[in-house]
Amino acid sequence: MSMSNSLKKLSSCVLIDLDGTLINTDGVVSDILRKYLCKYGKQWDGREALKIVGKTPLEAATTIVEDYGLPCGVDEFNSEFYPLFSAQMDKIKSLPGANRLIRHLKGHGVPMALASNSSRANIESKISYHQGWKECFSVIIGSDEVSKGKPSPDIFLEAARKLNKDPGECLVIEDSVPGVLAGKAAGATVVAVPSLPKQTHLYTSADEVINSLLDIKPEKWGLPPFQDWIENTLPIDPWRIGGPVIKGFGRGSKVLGIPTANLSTKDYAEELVEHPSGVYFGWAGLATRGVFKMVMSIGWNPYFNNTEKTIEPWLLHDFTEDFYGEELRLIIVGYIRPEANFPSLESLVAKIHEDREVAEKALDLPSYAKFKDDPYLTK
Ligand code: ADP
Ligand code: RBF
Ligand code: MG
Repeated sequence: MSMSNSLKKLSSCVLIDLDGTLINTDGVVSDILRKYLCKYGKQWDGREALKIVGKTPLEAATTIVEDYGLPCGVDEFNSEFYPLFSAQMDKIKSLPGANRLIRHLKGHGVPMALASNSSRANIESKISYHQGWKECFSVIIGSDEVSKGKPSPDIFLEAARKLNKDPGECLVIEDSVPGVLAGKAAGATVVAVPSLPKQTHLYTSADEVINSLLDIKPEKWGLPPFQDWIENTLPIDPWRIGGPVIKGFGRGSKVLGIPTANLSTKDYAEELVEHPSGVYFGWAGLATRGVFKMVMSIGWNPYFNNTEKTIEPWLLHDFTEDFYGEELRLIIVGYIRPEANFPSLESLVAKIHEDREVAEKALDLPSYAKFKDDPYLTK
């Protein structure tokens, strides 16, 4: 057994963060701040998202008031912000894989605590919009129930105590740096799921950094494995996007034998934000040509380190000509793996061919094949 393996502690329970880990609070907060700051002639540029992620409500408010030089006190800001936020709470969506994770753990009787820097009352309101969630957690702890919020370990220590567990037996799942620090300070094992892109380097103290909850492997930490993967693919709620094919990065992907038909990112900005980067597959329709199997990446293509998140769909068919300008419709039905970096172009290309084989085979399974006839693809 390797050193790291023999040192790895197995977990018997899970302490999980809420905002940015299970639900996309950030989306709603950004929308509110964008409008709210206009009132003071300021423009929300999203950069503060980095600074407020994982903070207590008071710290986050202080940061915003100071950074934007608002002519109001923190209390006044809060008294204006919270009613706006409460009115939008029902619009906060669960993050991909969140529902699946907590239902899986609950189904296997794994004790779970919700441990958040938010206030207890706010935690309760937020989860009330997600059916069945409250029942999944035997313990809920907010930062107003301990003396110090994260990065202090108090919240996790209190959650472990209430679960009757040693902190060393707990697996903490966290999106923020303060949360990861809190989990480690408590003596727990910590899996980080950064909610903001390209931040992996800040999470060095975590035991593992994953890209999204779709990538969590509970068995790595002594917890029951997921059983929903089929033939190296994970079924997802199908989503649909379409539009005319435009010019992509012009990197000559075709020369590599991997042409990817790009859509204008403006037309599906919301879907791009909602779906974690990674390699997915599904069906592609071109009105005059037919329906084809398709494998694609979503993200920043780490090998090329793009600045824009894009979707790169490769239609698994040999076309005799380009089809720029034609309407392309996609139904994405399953997930394969997170995006990765590679030491060489050859190894990237080899991996993409592996993805193609996985997708081609999986799409013959009835549960994925049935979408081939979806009218969206060709209407
Ligand atoms: P770009 O940078 O413009 O996306 P690519 O080298 O990725 O250029 O080529 C993509 C183009 O190739 C598509 O827009 C489409 O017109 C054409 N094409 C030909 N065969 C395929 C295929 N099997 N899958 C995707 N696009 C294809
Ligand atoms: N780019 C990456 O940097 N990392 C990846 O893991 C990756 N996976 C991909 C998987 C598939 C199925 C496809 C179609 C593309 C992938 N790409 C990835 C994007 C790739 O870099 C881009 O399409 C290039 O232009 C291909 O030559
Ligand atoms: Mg392309």
